[in-house]
Amino acid sequence: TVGKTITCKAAIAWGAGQELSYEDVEVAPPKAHEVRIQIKHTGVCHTDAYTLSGKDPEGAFPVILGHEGAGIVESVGEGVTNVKPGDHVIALYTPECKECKFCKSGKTNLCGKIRATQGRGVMPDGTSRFRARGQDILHFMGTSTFSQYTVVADISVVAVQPEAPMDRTCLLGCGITTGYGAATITANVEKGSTVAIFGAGCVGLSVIQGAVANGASKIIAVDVNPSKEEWSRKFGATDFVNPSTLPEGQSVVDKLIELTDGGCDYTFDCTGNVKVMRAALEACHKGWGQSIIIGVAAAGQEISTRPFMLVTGRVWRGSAFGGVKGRSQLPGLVEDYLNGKIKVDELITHRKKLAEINEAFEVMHQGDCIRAVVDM
Ligand code: NAD
Ligand code: AHE
Ligand code: ZN
Repeated sequence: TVGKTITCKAAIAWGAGQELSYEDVEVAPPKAHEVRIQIKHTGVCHTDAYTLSGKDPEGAFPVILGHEGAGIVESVGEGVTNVKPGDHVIALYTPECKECKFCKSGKTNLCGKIRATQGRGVMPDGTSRFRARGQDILHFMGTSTFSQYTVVADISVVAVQPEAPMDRTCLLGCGITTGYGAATITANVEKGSTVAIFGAGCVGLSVIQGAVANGASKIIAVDVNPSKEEWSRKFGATDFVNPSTLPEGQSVVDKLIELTDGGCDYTFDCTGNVKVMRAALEACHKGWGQSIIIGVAAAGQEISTRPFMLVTGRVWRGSAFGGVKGRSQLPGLVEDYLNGKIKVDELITHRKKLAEINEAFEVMHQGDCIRAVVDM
């Protein structure tokens, strides 16, 4: 297959709000500094549903979604030195070129090298490697893992331990790494800290794992779904607050301030709801509390608070992919998983075949799904 176009199955999103279509796609061979991957497993993340819904200002169609995938390198283009055919890899929607201003800053995991073309759904040379029904299909987040074969930039892929099971480690391609890293890298929660996590999905539960790893003393999960209490405690939460069952007149902010003697050292939004983001900021301790936004909000949504909240020392921050530099740091997280330090298997509640991927989207909107993993 090296050097040739591969015809395989993919789940194509032809338009916003439509179901994905399971059909043949032609995947062109990788050009210079590109890698063709046989995807073995992919998770379905809330962000895939968000872009499919049409609420993502960067969303464009037709497109092959998916950004939480693990697979095996099939072939590489000219000049690729970081991976070789046969390597087990995880696709990186946050690439790491190691040479741009961002990568060299030591201040962020964001990489500037290919962000513009990635956002337009094309490879760094401005073209697509996917064709179906006689037309070009766009790439998504530089990964497009809802295809049995995909092509990514070489800076958007990392080789990991071959003994790590790909039907689980695919989740380190987004949700788990995002939450765990937000707590351990972006916030770098100190030992003894008080932490509140709004939204106990895959991302929020992984923030809880990170807060536990860093030795937080009080870890409060906040969710409107009562079934998330058991989930949160299983991952290490010490307290659970359901905002919809608080007594009349008590807000979730009041409740968190009461539980923490004045406010939390760290809070995390893992919902994407801008009202929740405000509550998360206002539940921070005066003088130093930091609130980290992880959730992705729809086009047109804006956050607000009284500037006084910041004047008096609270800090509003954000985190993408948990602040993790994929090529440098993801193998370490896979190692932590293999050593039992990071829970991954426990977050998988559903499994589907690629042909059934629409069911994975359906279950995601039900309360009992943490992550659905798709077997390609
Ligand atoms: P999820 O849907 O599984 O979890 C969200 C949780 O929030 C659910 O348990 C839900 O009951 C709860 N919730 C909803 N409204 C609430 C409210 N008003 N108050 C309290 N809880 C509420 O989603 P997920 O996969 O865990 O992702 C969470 C968010 O993070 C999404 O917005 C996703 O797009 C985003 N995300 C961001 C990054 C990043 O790099 N920044 C990476 C992955 C996901
Ligand atoms: N395209 C959206 C923003 C989407 C977004 O914020 N994506 C996160 C990752 S979510 C993973 O599930 C991210 O990494 N953002 C950084 C970046 O460079 O995109 C919009 O609003 O335009
Ligand atoms: Zn994601």
